[in-house]
Formats: sequence, structure tokens, C-alpha cells
Amino acid sequence: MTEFFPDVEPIRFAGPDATDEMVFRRYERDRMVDDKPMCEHLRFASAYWHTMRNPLSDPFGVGTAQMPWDDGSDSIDNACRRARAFFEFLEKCGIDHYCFHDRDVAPEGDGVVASERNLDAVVEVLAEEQARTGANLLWGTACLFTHPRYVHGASTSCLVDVFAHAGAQVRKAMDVTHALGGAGYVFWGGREGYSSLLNTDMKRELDHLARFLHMAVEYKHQIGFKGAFYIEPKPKEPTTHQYDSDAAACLNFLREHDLLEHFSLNIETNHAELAGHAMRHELQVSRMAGALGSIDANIGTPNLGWDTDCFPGNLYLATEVMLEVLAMGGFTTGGLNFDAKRRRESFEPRDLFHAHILGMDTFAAGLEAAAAIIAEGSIDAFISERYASWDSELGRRIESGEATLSDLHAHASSIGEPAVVSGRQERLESIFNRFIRG
Ligand code: XUL
Ligand code: CO
Repeated sequence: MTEFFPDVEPIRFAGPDATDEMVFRRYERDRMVDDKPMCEHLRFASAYWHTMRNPLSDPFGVGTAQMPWDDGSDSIDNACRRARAFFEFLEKCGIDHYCFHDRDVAPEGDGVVASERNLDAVVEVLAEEQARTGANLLWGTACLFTHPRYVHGASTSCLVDVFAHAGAQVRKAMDVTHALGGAGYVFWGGREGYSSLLNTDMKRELDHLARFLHMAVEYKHQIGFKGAFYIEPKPKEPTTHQYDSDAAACLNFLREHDLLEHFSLNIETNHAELAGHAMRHELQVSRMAGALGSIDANIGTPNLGWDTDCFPGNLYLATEVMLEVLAMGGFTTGGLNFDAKRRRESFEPRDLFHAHILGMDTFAAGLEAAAAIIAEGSIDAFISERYASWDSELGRRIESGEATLSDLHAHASSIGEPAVVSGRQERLESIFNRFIRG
């Protein structure tokens, strides 16, 4: 059998003090953290579009990525070879899951039927490789943003024929996700938004988006797909304004259109940052609504204003993410998908391994830190204590809806000025920092 990464041995755990470059220092897949091994807590996935299809170009320069297994053609043979290379990569990295767009794995053909035929041919290889390696599909999706027909959007296009094409594509992408036993299916509205309100009927576009998602739910039931449906918020890029701008906007939209019971959210760090929120904020907003489904794990570049999709190497942030994941009781269908690309300067195949090792070790450390913070308990205890006055009779009556404004008036008049206490933020940050270790 051909080896696509002949210079790389399977990555093994070598312990925190190891200095070798191609080992895990923190990620030990079977190591128990509380009730589960690390691999089950973290459910790592690699993104096909970045790992296999990203040429590492930028607006000023051509792609630099070296991909010796890829002849650069749009042939099915090439697509199948690429799929085999991908699974060797997953195996050597010890990554159990992956995610793809339909057009990442197979080329678009001339018309719907030809495109579906292309996809089926590569899906056969994906199924074979899943069976050979034991890797699973975390989620599938349809690419509704690259082809010029989607220039005005897909389900929010001004053209009904484009809406129909988008529907056909999603139908097929759901079919193959289902056939591959996918745990989920993502809707990311890459061009579901606008560049200018001067030419946009926003109300009509939003109603169409809701109709589209209802059709997807109906089809899901029709084919018996049991995986989760996720919406992935992002405020901008490629459009000026995207309708799924952040977690709160998505939740409101889903509620308004009677879709909330069918969807949860796939939260991406760099998208949260573009929306002007902390990642933890987006995760917590989703979790409070019982709608935290999955995570696209990457980070932005704080002093830049676009989606840099860097591999996550920030221990502090990974700890915050894992605190939210543990707080919801862990992933069910979701996981940590590295929706991340190497820098253009990191163009050798082995850089794919360096990048994923960075992300996996960072999140393993984040998981351990988060579990330790919860076990130590002083931050949670501080929060409970901070709100302890709400455990009084007055607090109970307010929270249960019994108290009126007149009750508050009577109470406030009888007590004088309330004593306020410090929020102790800096002390809490010091406690948090005690647990961070790379
Ligand atoms: C784009 C992005 C997408 C989605 C899937 O910013 O995050 O790759 O994750 O379509
Ligand atoms: Co993403």
C-alpha cells in the first residue's frame, strides 16, 4: 500500500517533558479525566477542507502547500487518492473524526446528476477508509458559497432557481452524511447575508432561509437521519453582514421560525471573535439555551480583523472552552473540529502534523486544567457566594414570579442602602492561572 506520509511515524504520547518534535506531550488518548478517557471528552476532528484542500494561498500570492499525493487535477482518481492520504493522516495523528463539505471531497460535475455521481464515487472510498481505520464522520455539509451561482447567496438568493440548486445540493450532502453514519450535519451560511441593503429584501430572504431549514428537517425525517443539525454562526466574511451573526441571533431566528427543537449550534472561536464576543460568551449563550452542539476549534489573530483560522495554541482559551464543555456534561454528537489552517509559510506535509499536535496538546491541557478548576471548586464557590442574597425569601419570591414592584418598594424602603462587595476579578484570574500548564 502507498504511504503518503512516509517520513512520519504514528504520533505517540511521550509525556510533558518530552522534547521530541513529533510526539504528544499532553494528549494521552486513554488517560481518564473524571469519568471518561481524553479521546471521548475531546472528540477531535480534522477538517478535510483545510487539511487536504487548502493550498495556502492568500490574496497576494499563490498556494504554497506541498501535496505530493495530489496531481492538481479535478479527476475522480485524484479525489480518491486524496481521500486515502487523508485517512493515513488521521490514523498517524490518532484523530478519530473528520468533517467535510461535499465539494471538498469530490469535484462539481456538469449539472446536478454528474455532481452526485462524482460524490458517490469518492464516498465509496471514504466508507472503505472509515471501515479500515475506525475513523468516523463528525459532520458533513454542503459548500453553498464557492460556485458563482451562489454569488447572491444560496437559500437567501434573490433567484428561486439558485434556491433550488442549493436544496438539491443539501439533499445529496445529507444523503451521503447519513450513508457514512455521520453524527451531525452543519449549516454554515457562507453567503446567507448581504453586501448592501440597497438591493436586499431582508425579510423575504430570512423567510426563505427558514423555509429552507424546515425542508431540511422534513428530509431528515424522511431518510431517517438521526444525527444532529447544527447552525454555525459567523457575523461577516464573505458577506458584509451574515444573518447567522452570533449565537444569540441564531437562537432568536430558530425560535421565531419554530426550528429551535431541531437545531443546536456549532460555535467557532474565530467567528466569536469577529462578532466581538469572547468564545466563552458564545459557548455559554448556547449552553444556557440547551443548544451547544459542537465546536470549530481554532483561534484568530487578535490584532487582525478577519478569519485567520489559526490552529489553537492558546492554553487559557482552551481551558475556558473545556470549562463550558464540562459544564454541559460533555459532547454527545459534537466534538472539537480543527477548522484551522497552517500559515502560508508552513507548507510542508509534516506541518500538518505539527499543527494538529499543537491543537490536540493544547486542548488536552485545557481539559485537565478545566477538570482541576472544577474539582478545586473555589471559583464556583465564589460565584455561588456572590449570588447568595438571592437564596433569601425575597430572592425566592422574585425568582418565582411572586413579588411585585410594590413589594420591592416596601422592602427597599425598610432596609436603607445595600452593602456592596468586591467582584474580586483579579483574584479569580490568579486562581485560574494556577491551573494553566503547557
Ligand atoms: C468558514 C467556516 C466553514 C464552516 C463549514 O468560516 O467556518 O468552514 O465550518 O462550512
Ligand atoms: Co467553521
